[in-house]
Amino acid sequence: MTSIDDSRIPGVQDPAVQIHAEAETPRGYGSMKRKEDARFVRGRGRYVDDVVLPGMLHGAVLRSPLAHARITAVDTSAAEAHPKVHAVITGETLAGLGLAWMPTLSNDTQAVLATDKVRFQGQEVAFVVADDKYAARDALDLIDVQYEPLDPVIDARRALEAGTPVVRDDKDGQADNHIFDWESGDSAATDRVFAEAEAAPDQRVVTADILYPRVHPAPLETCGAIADMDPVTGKLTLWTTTQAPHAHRTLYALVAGLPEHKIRVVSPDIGGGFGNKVGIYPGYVCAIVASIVTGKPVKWMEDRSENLMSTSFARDYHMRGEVAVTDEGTIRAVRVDVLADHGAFNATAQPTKFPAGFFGVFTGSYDLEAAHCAVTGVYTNKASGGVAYACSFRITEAVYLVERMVDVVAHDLGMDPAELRMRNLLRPDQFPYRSATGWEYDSGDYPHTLQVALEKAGYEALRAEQADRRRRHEAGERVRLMGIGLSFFTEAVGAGPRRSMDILGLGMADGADLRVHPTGKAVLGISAQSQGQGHETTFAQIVAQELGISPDDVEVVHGDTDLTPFGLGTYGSRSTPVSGAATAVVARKVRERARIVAATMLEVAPEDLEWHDGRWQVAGDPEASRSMAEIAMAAHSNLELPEGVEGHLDATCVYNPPNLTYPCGAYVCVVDVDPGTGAVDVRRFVAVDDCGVRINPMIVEGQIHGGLADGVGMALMQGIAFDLDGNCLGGSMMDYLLPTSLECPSWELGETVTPSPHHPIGAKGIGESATVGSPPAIVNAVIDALAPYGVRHADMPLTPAAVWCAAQGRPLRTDLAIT
Ligand code: MCN
Ligand code: CUN
Repeated sequence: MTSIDDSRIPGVQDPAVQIHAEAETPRGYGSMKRKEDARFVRGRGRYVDDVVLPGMLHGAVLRSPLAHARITAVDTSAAEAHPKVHAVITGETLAGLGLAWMPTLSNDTQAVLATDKVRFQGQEVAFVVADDKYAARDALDLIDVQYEPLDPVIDARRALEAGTPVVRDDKDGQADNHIFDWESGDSAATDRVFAEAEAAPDQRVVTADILYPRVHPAPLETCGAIADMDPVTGKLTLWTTTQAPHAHRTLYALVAGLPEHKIRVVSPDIGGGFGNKVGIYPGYVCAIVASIVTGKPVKWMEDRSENLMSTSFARDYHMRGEVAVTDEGTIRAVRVDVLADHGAFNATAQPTKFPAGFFGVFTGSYDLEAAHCAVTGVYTNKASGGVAYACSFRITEAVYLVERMVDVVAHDLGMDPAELRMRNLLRPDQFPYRSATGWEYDSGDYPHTLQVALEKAGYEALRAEQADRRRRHEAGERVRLMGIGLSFFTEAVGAGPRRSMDILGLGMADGADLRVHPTGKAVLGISAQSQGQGHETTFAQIVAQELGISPDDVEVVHGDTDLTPFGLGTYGSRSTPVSGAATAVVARKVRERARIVAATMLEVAPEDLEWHDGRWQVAGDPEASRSMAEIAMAAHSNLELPEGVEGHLDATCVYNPPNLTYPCGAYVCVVDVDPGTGAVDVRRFVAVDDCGVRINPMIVEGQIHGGLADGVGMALMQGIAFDLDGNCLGGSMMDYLLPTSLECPSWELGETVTPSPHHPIGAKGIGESATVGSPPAIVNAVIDALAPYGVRHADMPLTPAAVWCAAQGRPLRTDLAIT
């Protein structure tokens, strides 16, 4: 039997942390403080790296220094002779177990430990297990790997050229670096509109090449796992940083052949996820194998550089956008061609469905006659991508593309970008709206949302101030240039409807189970996995709202597959749209059961009761009512219930969403750019989001703050470039810069509320909206500032060097470091 270090569990030794410090206990929705912060602000959270098991060993991964090389020999004898080393696992060891390769979310294969070749810098080559992590790291140096260097494929734009080395020569029939071709929309209809626009004297086609650079979500806690295979019971307990505990359990069962009921995946507090913790990494598999081999628990935690260099990156999309537009500014059609750099293993979810399929929302928030998009995926000698950083390979790039294109169109037409957007936005009477690529947007009032943002920003006055600055600049005064950038985005979140997507054959429905104890306190089990989003609070609020009890009386259990119902986890802002819906539905089931119990207590028919102010009340007689606590006690008593009605107040449900939810937002960014140094200052940022009904407005605003900071990072600072040898130039936080409060303005938030018509409480997801919507607003602002220099487009990250070069008419290529 193993046990965890009890003193680290919040509440065990410090009952105070369980007490919620609100003067007045709220009921239901509202900005109550986060329950989980009682432990987080005291430094009492329990992260994966905090888990300590008796007799635990430590693993470390040997990584490839080269981007592309054949492995000719691996000698582990010196490492094995190290007095503190228990085992050294290589690709050959795993091959013997049939585990050298594992499937990815796209049904591609990925090496767990390299056998034939290494395919990116930082790839996993061997795994050492030792008494402590220092000995494990020391022993890595004792492993002798012989490499025969090969030419690496680094420039995605050349990956398909004849004569380019083949990255995936391990795959049968793979003679080049092509992975997939995916398309969406009606190509013939789109070409027709473009041909018309080209021929008509009062129409035109606007084109731009736009890169969304490779970025990394860089969560606070890196990825890791503690595998504990109990040799007596044969049960594997895996403590791990996962956003999707149930999905991981099923995948371990399917891939490693372990019986699923003998696997328990526990994901305690994980220090952020941002999609980085959706995939299964080689280190997890190695820890499991190591625990089986040594018969002891084995912990593996990667360090910061390992996380940045080898785990799911996001983006790396080379996009060509074309817009057919009238000279008056009516956008008729959009055509997009994308080259997607997926690295050495295609690890995004299935490109045909989810999420590359989500690039299909590239039509944005506009009413188009036609649209078509083609995406080609290629292999390169870089780390593989994933479902990361506000979902790469889907909406984030699509929104950036269309919102950048709209500004390019405005530039070419000499039109105000706000006016151009207003002219083309979907009208409220068009909802539910079927887009040119077949997506059904559920609800929204886009012109209103944009109007609210423009008013909040004081758009007219800003333009007047800008004109004044430009005059002074032209008169030779040394002033910073002012830029105003807009974006209007439509998100598509809440994966998702069973017909449209699945991952490795699993549907996308989420379960919820709710137990109300005799005293009226409740425990909710969900499959969503909080990484910092405040689920313990908001999900308790949903139950509280439905049952008329306090959120403090609802305990939310997640992150343990032995204790919670099956579901696909948290990513793609799906927790509120799917698990949140399941929670509302299961609570309503309990409420209906409570109605029968209350009717029996009050000796009336259930139809005579009304749900009023959190109580079941006899219609027209406010004196005759029962609270959930009274009903719960009765439900567990000897009260004689009608024939066929079960006692107690427990229920389960599985929610299979009928559609995604489509939040939207209008953002306005104001920047000051120093044309002499290229330095950009984000002066103001106005964000008006519509995520339907807000359960906890404070948490929603926190989510938006985080996403806006992400946007500042991506637009101005981040971006992982490679040199032509394949050296990753973003492998530490000295090179890969995260935004701090110094780079961020004081955010100015606003809201509009258009409930989702198909969601039980009208809520839409919000977790990624700002990450998706802010980069185009910031880039549009910087490019707008550079208008006096004739700049039409420049790629992120808009570092001082990139801005300065753009102003000189020599835009930088930001994905490659060419020396
Ligand atoms: N919420 C609400 N009312 C709404 C919508 C949401 O009160 N109308 C609340 C929710 O109940 C939840 C939070 O806001 O507490 C976020 O909800 P939701 O939009 O459903 O998103 P998820 O919970 O599914 O979170 C996933 C999303 C993703 S995909 C990434 S990436 C990201 C993000 O959340 N990663 C994060 N925000 C993050 N925030 C933190 N702190 N850490 C991460 O790793
Ligand atoms: Cu896609 S990043 Mo979030 O979905 O976990």
